[in-house]
Amino acid sequence: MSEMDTKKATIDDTGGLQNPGRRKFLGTTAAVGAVGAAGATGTGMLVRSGETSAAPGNSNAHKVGPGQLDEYYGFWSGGHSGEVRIFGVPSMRELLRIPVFNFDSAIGWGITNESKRVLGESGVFLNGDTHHPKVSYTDARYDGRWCFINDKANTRVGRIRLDIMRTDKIVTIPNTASIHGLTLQRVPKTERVFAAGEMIIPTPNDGRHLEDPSEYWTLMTCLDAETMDIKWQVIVDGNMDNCDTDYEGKYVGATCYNSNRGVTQEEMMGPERDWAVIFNVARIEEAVANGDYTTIGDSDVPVVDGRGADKGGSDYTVYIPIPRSPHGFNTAPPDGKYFVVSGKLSPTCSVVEWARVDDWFDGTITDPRDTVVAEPEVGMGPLHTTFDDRGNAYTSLFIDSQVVKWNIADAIRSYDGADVNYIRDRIDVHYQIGHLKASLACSRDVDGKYLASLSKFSKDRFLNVGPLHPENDQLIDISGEKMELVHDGPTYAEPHDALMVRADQLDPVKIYDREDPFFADTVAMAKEDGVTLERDNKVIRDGNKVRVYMTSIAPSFGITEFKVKKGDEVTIVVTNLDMIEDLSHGFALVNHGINFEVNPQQTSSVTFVADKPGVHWYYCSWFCHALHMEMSGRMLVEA
Ligand code: K7E
Ligand code: CUA
Repeated sequence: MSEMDTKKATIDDTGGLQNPGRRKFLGTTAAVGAVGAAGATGTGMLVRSGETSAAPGNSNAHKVGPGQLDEYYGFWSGGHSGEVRIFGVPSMRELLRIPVFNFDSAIGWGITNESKRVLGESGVFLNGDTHHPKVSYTDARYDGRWCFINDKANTRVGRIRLDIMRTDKIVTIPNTASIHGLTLQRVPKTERVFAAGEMIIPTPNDGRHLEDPSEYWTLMTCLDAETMDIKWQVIVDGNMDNCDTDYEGKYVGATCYNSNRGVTQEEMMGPERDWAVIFNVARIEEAVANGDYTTIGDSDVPVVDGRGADKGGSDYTVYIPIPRSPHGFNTAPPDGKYFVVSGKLSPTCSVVEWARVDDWFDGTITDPRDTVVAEPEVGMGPLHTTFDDRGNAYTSLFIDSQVVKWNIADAIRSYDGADVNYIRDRIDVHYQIGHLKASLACSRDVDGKYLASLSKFSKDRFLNVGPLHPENDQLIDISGEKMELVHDGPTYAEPHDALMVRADQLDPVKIYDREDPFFADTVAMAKEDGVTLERDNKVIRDGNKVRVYMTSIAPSFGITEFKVKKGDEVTIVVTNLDMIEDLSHGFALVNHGINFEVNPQQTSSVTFVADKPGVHWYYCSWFCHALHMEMSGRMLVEA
C-alpha cells in the first residue's frame, strides 16, 4: 500500500469518510470533559503511530545553511512576556525580540525617555500579554509599515514600526476589559485596527452593578491605524474572542463564547450554540457621523449599540449561531470569499460566505444561519484555521494534538448533500496545539509552503529544564499532498499566534535616519539648549536640572567625566555617530539601574536623580571594538 492508501484505510477504519479522527465523535459532554483532561492529565497526548501522516522527508527545501537567509520574516507573539519576536522561517532562528508592553533590560525599554513616551501612563505596568500580531496591508498584501499587537492583560493595543522594529504607539482601550482578538482592515489598505474586548464588565466599571452580571458588557473597538486614536466602539452581546476582516473593507467579525454572559465556567459552557458577530463598518460610521451614539463614563469615544442577538442582529451587527464556544475566526485567502470559524467545544468548523452577510444586511436573508455554507467535522477541539493557495484549510485540533487538512469546496459539497470526503490529511503535533498559521495565509499572496504549528505542551520533546517546559513551535512543510513535519522549535511563554511575511515585503533600515521621529522630542530638547547632537559634547545646568549631551564613536564616549550635585535631576543624551552597520553602543550606569541601546545614528536618553554621592562609572554595554572594555567614563556626584 502506498502512503496515501494507508492513510485512507485508517480514516475508513475509524468510522467513515467524515469521521473527525481516530475515534468517533464523543458528543459534546465528552468533548467538554476532554478539554479539561487534555491539559491536566495528557489524555490527548497518546502516541498514535501509524494513524497519521509521518512520511519521511521528501524535501530539504526548509534547510537554511550558515550564512544563508530565510525566506520569510515570522512575527511571533511573545504571550505573557509582553513582547513580539521575529523568527526567520523556515530556519526558525529567533532574530529579534521587540519589547512592547514589557520591560527590556537589553535595549532599555522602559528605561529610556523615548520608550517611556511610547509607554505613557500605562508604563506603570511592567507586564503585558500579547496574542495576535498583525502586519498592515495595502490591497490585502503586506505593505511593511506596521505590526499591531494586542495586550490581553492590560487592555492595550501597541504598534511596531517595521522600518526600525521598535514600538512607537501604545493605547489603552477604555470601557472594556482585556483586548483579545486583534485584526486589521485589508482593503484598500489598513486604515482601521479592530480590537475585540473579551471579558464582560459593568459599563462604566466604576463600582455599579458589581453583583449583577446582566449589566456586564463588552465592546468592539476601532482605532485609526495612522494616529492610533480611537474612532468608535460597539457594545455587543456575549464575550468576544478572535476576529478577522473581509477582503473588501466592509466588515469585521468576531467569535463569541459565553453567549449567555455567564460569570462561572459552568455558565460560560452552557449554551449549545454561541455565535460569530459581524460588524457593518459603514453603517456604524454613518451612525457615529449622525450622532446616533452614546458615551460611557468619562470617555468621549462614540459607542454604538450593536446588541440584539435574540433578534439575529441590529442595524450594525448580525449574530450567526455557531456551535459551540467557537474560538478562531479566519478569512480564507486569496479572495476572501469565506471565513472559517473553529468550533472549540464542537468538533466542527463553520464556513460562512461573506456575500451572504451582505444578503443579511440588505434583507435578502432573514435567518443568520443561512449565511453558513458548510460545517465539516474535523476533529476534537478545533481552535484555529489557516489556508494554502489550493483551496485547503488547516485546522488546529487542541484535544487531538493534530493539524487536519480539509478542502473547503468539498466541505461545501458535503454540506449540500454530496457524498465526498473533504478530509485530506492529518498530522500529529506535539502537543496540544493552539494557533497555526501558513505562510502568507492572511493575505492575497498566500503561497501554501509552510505552516507554523504552535503547541502549548512540549512534554518530552526537549531536554528537561525543570517544571516550566518550553512551548513547541513546529514547522510543517505543506507544499505537497501530505504534510511533513520539518522542525521542532522551543519557545518561551507563550506564542499564541504568528504570521509570516515574505522577506522581500519588508525593508527595515540598517542605520537610523537622524530625522527619525522616534527620538525627535529629544532632538528638540537639545535644540533648545543650543546643542547640535551630531557634534557637541556639553553639560548644561538649568537650576538643579543637568543635561549631559555626549556622542559615542567606537571606542569612546564624547564625555568621559562630568560632575553633578547630590539631588540633581540628570538627563543623559547619547548620540551614536558611527555610520557602520551593526555598530551599536550601549550606555550602562553602574548601580543606577540604567542601560540602553544606542544604534548607529540613533539618539537615546535617560533621566534620573543623582541621589548617591561618589564616583559612578558608566560603560558601553554593546561589544563594539577591541577597546570596548575601555569605553567608559565617570559621573562624579558631590555630596
Ligand atoms: Cu487561540 Cu489568544 Cu488567538 Cu491563544 S488565542 S491559542
Ligand atoms: Cu561602544 Cu562597546
